[in-house]
Amino acid sequence: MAQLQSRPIQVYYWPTPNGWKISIMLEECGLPYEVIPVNIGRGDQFKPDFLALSPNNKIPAIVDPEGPDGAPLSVFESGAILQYLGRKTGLFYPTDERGRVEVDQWLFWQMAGLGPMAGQAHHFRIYAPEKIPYAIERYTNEVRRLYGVMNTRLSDRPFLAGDYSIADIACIGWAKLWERQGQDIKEFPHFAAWLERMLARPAVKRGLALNAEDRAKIDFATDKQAQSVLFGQRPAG
Ligand SMILES: N[C@@H](CCC(=O)N[C@@H](CS)C(=O)NCC(=O)O)C(=O)O
Repeated sequence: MAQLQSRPIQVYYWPTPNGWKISIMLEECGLPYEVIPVNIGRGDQFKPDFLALSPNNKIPAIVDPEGPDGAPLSVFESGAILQYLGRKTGLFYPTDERGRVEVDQWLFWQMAGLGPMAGQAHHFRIYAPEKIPYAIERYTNEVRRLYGVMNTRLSDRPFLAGDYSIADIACIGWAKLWERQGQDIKEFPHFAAWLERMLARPAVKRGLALNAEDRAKIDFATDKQAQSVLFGQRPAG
């Protein structure tokens, strides 16, 4: 990949399931990159320089100094970043239309389904100051349904869509947190086998380990400032 990219891709990152999608993809592709930590528990996501790249005040975002025609390009939204890196490298994203549509379906399934539902399950099960049984049940059940869909899909194939792809990469970081989502992995044997295979990949290990010490620094379940920033959606004050 060195000849494809000489200057590092800048990754605006915090070690979370959406951030891991990009660290895993960059590691899998062997692309050079440099990390710009965006501490979402301390309000870095509301700083004007970051908002100029990521107007939705969320990580991840990237700046590729060697974008199309050699000019810099910035991208926000993890799914769009995965597709961009897949197109740029020709890796983990098929070039034929049928293969690409197959991957896109499962990528969008993750982006619009598994990610948001698992995120709400984390929120209401772990972070919400008030335990609301209806919300806990609603999102726990929805994640259970989604892992059921994934389990069925993986019952007769090793990956979600054709070969190992950005669709699998998008799901790994969320799937590995199944316990926090109130799930029993024994209910989903094909999903469990897939997860084990994914977590055994050296690039996945490296991607998940990127800046892991930052994750340990802030516990969103107990850190009042982080809760005010993240759940109040306001800069640190
Ligand atoms: N749809 C977005 C979601 C990104 C997202 O939710 N990022 C979280 C961390 S996992 C974040 O930056 N939160 C900061 C905030 O909400 O202020 C994507 O996939 O890129």
